[in-house]
Amino acid sequence: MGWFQKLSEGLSKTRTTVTGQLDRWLGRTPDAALLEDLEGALISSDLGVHVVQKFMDHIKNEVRGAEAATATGVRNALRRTVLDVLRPVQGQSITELIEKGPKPFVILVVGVNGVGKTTTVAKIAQRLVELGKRSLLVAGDTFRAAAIEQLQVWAERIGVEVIRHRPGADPAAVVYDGMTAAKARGADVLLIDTAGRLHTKVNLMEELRKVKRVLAQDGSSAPHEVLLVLDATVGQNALSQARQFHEAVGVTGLALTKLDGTARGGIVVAIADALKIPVRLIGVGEAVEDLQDFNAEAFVDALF
Ligand SMILES: Nc1nc2c(ncn2[C@@H]2O[C@H](COP(=O)(O)OP(=O)(O)OP(=O)(O)O)[C@@H](O)[C@H]2O)c(=O)[nH]1
Ligand SMILES: [Mg+2]
Repeated sequence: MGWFQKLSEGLSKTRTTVTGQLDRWLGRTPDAALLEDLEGALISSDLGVHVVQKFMDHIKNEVRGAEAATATGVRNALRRTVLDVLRPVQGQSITELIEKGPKPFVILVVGVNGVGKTTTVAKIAQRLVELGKRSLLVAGDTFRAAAIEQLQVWAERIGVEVIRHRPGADPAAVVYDGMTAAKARGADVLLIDTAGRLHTKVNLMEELRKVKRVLAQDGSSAPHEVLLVLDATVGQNALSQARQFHEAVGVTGLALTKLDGTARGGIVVAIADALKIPVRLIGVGEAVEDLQDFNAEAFVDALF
């Protein structure tokens, strides 16, 4: 199955909910009940109250002119509203950033447990190999022994090196060694995996801040990207994760994973609207080619 097809299938629940409402508009004069049902469907799709409200206000004005009240007219208006929110967060791709950025380009990958941080690190590294870039991985998740092994297995498969310490070591220390090694070996990119942490745990967020400080030592501009990985199946909770990670460590890019399966793709729109952080990557599966650059038009096409 192609990448777009996987995305499209992942978003099918959202799409069906919304288009199901729009189909009821066919051949009918829109009344308050139809408008209310559409609003409910949009809210349940996690687009965010603000975006939905903006759209509903717009539609209520247009509905007075009969033409806009067709299902097609309403769908097009919805596409335009969502595209207006998503276009500004389609920033530079991760590879563009690396091309233009300093060397080594340092990417710190963060997020809560199980969202796909380690596989995202591996998938980016694989891409860099294909582009002829030298990357070095850092096993910054020293919390779980299995996490270091997991990264090592990926690295061997891809053919890149991992800087690792023993389980239980200070993540800031392994990150420091990673930075030193990247400079010494002339690596193009340093990719740092970190332990999953609850955004609500103050001490764990402080640990991340320490990692950031270590990277910035000696006047270095690193990290050049703080990539927050979010699992798109969790809905609104992804927005509060984004807010708190952003507050703690200053997120510069997002990767949204698991947009296959039972994704709640509307959350991408809500996060874009609330935080305006560039969406770099979206993932629709476990394979390397399942992680692709975010494209606002393609996303809206899949969503509606
Ligand atoms: N379906 C699907 N699965 C994914 C995607 N991205 C990652 N996964 C899977 O999600 C699971 C967790 O991925 P990891 O990369 O280990 O997640 P993590 O954030 O490093 O997890 P912790 O280190 O435990 O915090 C793995 O089974 C991945 O294969 C995706 O886009 N779609
Ligand atoms: Mg991991």
